[in-house]
Amino acid sequence: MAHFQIVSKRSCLHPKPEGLLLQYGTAGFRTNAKHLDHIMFRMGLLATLRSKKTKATIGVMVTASHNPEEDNGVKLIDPLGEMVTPTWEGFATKLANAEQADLVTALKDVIEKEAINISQEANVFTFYAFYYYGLVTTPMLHYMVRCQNTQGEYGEATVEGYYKKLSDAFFQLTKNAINCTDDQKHLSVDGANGIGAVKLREMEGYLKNELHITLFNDGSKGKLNYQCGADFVKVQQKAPTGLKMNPGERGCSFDGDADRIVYYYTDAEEKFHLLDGDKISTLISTFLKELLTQAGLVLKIAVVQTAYANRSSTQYLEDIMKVPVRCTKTGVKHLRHAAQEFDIGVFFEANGHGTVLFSTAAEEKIQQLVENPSTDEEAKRAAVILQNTVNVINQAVGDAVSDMLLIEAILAIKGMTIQQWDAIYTDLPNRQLKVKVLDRRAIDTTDAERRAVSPAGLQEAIDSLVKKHRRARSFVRPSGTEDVVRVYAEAETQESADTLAYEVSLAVYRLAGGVGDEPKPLH
Ligand code: G16
Repeated sequence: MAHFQIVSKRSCLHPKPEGLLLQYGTAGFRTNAKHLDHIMFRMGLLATLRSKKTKATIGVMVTASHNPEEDNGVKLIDPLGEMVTPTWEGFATKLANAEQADLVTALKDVIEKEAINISQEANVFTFYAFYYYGLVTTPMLHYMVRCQNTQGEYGEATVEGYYKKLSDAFFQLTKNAINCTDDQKHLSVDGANGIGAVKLREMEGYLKNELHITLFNDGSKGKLNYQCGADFVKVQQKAPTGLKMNPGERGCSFDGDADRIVYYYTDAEEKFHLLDGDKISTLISTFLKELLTQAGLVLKIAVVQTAYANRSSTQYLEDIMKVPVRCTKTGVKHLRHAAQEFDIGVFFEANGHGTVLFSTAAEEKIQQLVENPSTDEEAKRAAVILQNTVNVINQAVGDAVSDMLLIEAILAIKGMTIQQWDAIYTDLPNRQLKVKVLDRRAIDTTDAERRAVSPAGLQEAIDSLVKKHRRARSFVRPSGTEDVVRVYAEAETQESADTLAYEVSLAVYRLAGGVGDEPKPLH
């Protein structure tokens, strides 16, 4: 057929380096930008097929997310703004790795397996295609795809529509604030020298007097995600460079494409305090649970975490808040899936990537309560706050801007300082390290990545190392966005967590084919 010939011809302009094998990982393809030309071309083809299959608009996001400047990446966004399904991730990997001569066969294979009507019209939102949105944050594109496919019910599929929907909901929420002084309305934001900084600057005008933002690392100088951004702050457990804050003041960091956020402050003794995704999900779920009680609504609320969640957070949620907690593999697509089983599913990765999902039934019950004239005053107030909370949240995906507005609103409504929020529970000290190995697929895991099944002997080694430390836990997993194995350890003291992380790194290095220098002790 003519169009296959065209595909074949055009693909020669974007040749695949022979032998290069890439995998559609945790969040799409992610590697050094110079290896991605053929991937971008092929993902354009796949997005078109996905659109024909679903008869809906599909998103294509080009981003390196939290990775450094030399990297780039691409991922597909499904009709409701969620990540593409696992079956299509498999198609993406097959298409990416087909040698030039086999590309058309690989395409035909997808068409046949999915029974795609090739003459069906296709619609793709991307950076430089049919609809030109220019530069947007990843969550903004997810949002717009969802708006488009719900015929505007979710909101207006434009940048302005996004700013307006979120800021309007934020204003409605902050009307309930108690004694909010100008100082409390101030927030320092580290934009990671990424797109989030640009968009936040644009949005500032919409936030008027309700939130006073001082923006750092706005991209005017400095490199993307370099010594700044949510990933740097979370992993290094220190403030980003370039940020000036007084003791006790609130600050937050976005990552490069603004789908993650973490908060922090420095105390009077200059000690740095991090409030990560676990602290965020605790704050949000507690807030929602209280509102449900006030509204007299019986809805099933749960929190979804990953193995990286600090054990203190899980214990607090389960034992004190009595909120059910689920654990899934890393990657918001997995958390989202688990969150969908509840009326309200709060899902956050410890790295600050997450959001809240409300079932249609939950949204309807809230709406009915707001509209019912016999609802008493307290219940009505709670229901209206719940409704505005739904509106400020980007349910399509984790969104730093939307999460920030929700957190700011909650703190204002509760009249809570960041120190009070931090004091809800105390994190167990933890450490994350990376180990370079010949082939990270040597590591295979089970039980939501909490146990390693290969290479042989690794889990036994981890188990006996963990036993040497009090209140300790450790796990390893191959990264889905970098060519490394990640190591996580937590224990009663920082020294213990650091030692355990080092010892486990050494076990990985020795048993899973480490390359380069052996890991060294941290102290
Ligand atoms: C992506 C995913 C996140 C996930 C992270 C893990 O983050 O979207 O859900 O936590 O990858 O990365 P790794 O597998 O390397 O540990 P992002 O922000 O880069 O899109």
